[in-house]
Amino acid sequence: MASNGARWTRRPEGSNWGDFGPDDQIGRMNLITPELRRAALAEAKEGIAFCLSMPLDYPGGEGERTSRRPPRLFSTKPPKGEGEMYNMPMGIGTETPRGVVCDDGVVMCLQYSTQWDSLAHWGGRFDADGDGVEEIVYYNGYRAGEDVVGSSEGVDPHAKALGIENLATTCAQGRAVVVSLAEHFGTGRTWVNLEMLEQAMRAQKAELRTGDFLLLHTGLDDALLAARKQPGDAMKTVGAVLDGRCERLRNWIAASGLVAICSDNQAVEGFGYADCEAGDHTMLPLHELCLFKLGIHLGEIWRLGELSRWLLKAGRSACLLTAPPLRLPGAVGSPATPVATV
Ligand code: UVW
Repeated sequence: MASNGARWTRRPEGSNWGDFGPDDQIGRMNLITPELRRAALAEAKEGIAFCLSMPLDYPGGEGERTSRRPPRLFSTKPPKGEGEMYNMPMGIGTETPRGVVCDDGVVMCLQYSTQWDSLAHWGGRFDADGDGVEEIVYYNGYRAGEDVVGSSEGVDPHAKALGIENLATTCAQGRAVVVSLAEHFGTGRTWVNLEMLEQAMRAQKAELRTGDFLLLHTGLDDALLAARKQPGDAMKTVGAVLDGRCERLRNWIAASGLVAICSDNQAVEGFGYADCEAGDHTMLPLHELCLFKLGIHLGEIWRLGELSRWLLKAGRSACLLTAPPLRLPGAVGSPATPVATV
């Protein structure tokens, strides 16, 4: 622990570690003040609400790139006795009670479908204590093995710090700006650099302010819904992705006051660069910039099509967003059921 109370003596170049306090675990969400939230409420002009979650059993399949599995429901067992708590008569003092109960649980990967990435989802190797040896650290200098622990520490893997419950306690509510990359670039796989993003934003008069969530619609959500849980290679071929290799884009994100970037695509940014040489580079530059350096949350596989089309038709780009994740202590990601109100 450094003399200023921080858990690091060196912070990564371009990071904001410590700016929100030595123990901060919510990053840029700190920027959302009551005043900004009131301004966000003013974007709810018509009272029309949109559900921004995919059905959580989408995209469907188990995917080539990922070991994430779709949800599987099961019924709980009665406290005493046999059978399952499903269509199960329940009552007191009679053999044939009037009441019938169903009760269930779920096994699912938290990042299978519409999701938030917590700040513990992506870290980096960095010499944060200046001893000349790199260690694995996360946003604000939280450490692997101490704050983000796994089976090598003899426990079930969990984030003691930076877990998704921290985002839940902020309520994840504010003004959101929606940019339709699908409208501007079509729904093929397009790598979007800063100039292209700004072009689309100008065309749609999207004005991003400090404290805003940025929502990018690419059309992958519509394709996945149409594919009815047989996504094929849609995750790799459909919809625009931000190009994290664009330094100007990274600088723009850092300088903007945005608090989160969310998209209907798989990772907000593209991955699997064909032109990348082997060596010491990060596979996901925007994950590194946003989650690791700046405490900007990422939302993925959101359902943005209906909202985006409504806003385009109305000549608007902003809405009120309320998007808390599960308040599930220690999880590094979470399903979400975000609601946009226009
Ligand atoms: C990875 O797959 C590493 O991340 P994400 O789910 O954020 O795309």
